[in-house]
Amino acid sequence: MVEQDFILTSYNNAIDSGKVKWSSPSNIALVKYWGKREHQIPENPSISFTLSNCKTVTEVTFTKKESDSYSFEVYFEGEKNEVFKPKIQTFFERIEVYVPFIKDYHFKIETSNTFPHSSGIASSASGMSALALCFMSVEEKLTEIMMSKDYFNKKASFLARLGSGSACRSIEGELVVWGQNKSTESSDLYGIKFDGEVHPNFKNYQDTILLVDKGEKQVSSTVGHQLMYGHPFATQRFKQAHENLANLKAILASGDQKAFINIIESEALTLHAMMMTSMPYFILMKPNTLQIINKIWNYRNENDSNVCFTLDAGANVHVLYPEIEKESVLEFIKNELVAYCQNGHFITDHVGNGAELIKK
Ligand code: 2P0
Repeated sequence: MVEQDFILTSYNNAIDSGKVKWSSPSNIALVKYWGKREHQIPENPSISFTLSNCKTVTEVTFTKKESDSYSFEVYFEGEKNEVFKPKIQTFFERIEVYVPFIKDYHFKIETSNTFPHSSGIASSASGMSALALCFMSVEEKLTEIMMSKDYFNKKASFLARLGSGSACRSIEGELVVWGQNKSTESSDLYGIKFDGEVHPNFKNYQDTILLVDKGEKQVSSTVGHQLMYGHPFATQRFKQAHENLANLKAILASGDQKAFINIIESEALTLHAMMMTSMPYFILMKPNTLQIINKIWNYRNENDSNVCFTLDAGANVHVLYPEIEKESVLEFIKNELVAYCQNGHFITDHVGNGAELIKK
């Protein structure tokens, strides 16, 4: 599908008001998106596990108004919120051409997260995807033609991408690919459910998120992606992401867990290496991030385990492990890793199936 396919040309705005509600999960990238072009087009393909427990629940109430400008209010966890408004304003500006009805209505956006506020967990993926899905449900109400589920999901992902790149990977599960590449069915415009075979070893994969640093992110994602412009290693990095995705596709089919670990951990460290070798440069890991990584490596060697780690653009550690090791790894986390978490906080999660409609 091309961009023009997502432009809504006719709709019935005779409807005065309505309410829609979605929950949408966060996701954790295995091959990382880091670097983008104009209009939220990624410089390289990425693939992620969709999560299950870490999600945003968003209700949108829309009421007819004069069609002149945008009008919306935001409530976060029950309280009026001004902090999110500029990002949502930008989102409205980017999506207006595809959902022109956003000028015809006032929107009351009520949103909350299932994970703790200020946990340092990326909430833009779950937040922007939940909002995009709500707008798709509004579009569905205002159009008389039945929309296919495929079109609904693709356009929701397309809109979510315009809010935040990684958000386009949160609509479906269990694995989603975003960004054109030769090894999988894919698009730069939206995320697509991974079309390859997935060995039982990688089913219901577990992700325990260790909250090492719950503070504000030192580098916003916007600044982070910009660091890849003119980065001395950018070309090689983008090429590597294509290779890692192709190799990961084969590994997901074969069930080779050691090969999986090598790619996942290398991707996490490469992401951080990009930030350490950019100008300006940043170290986003904290001493406890490294302590945890070393503990994971020791535990893996001593117990012939398949536990591994990945990182987002911050200090928190995602501990990834197969379902079969759930009890033993959780025991290890509680005994040896919790000490490195801020206030002992961590979140247990696992791979999920994507967003859920709560109210149509
Ligand atoms: C990812 N991250 O693939 C990478 C890896 C963080 C580390 O995408 O500017 O919030 O909104 O498109 O999606 C975080 O950046 O950036 C991110 P924008 P986004 O998940």
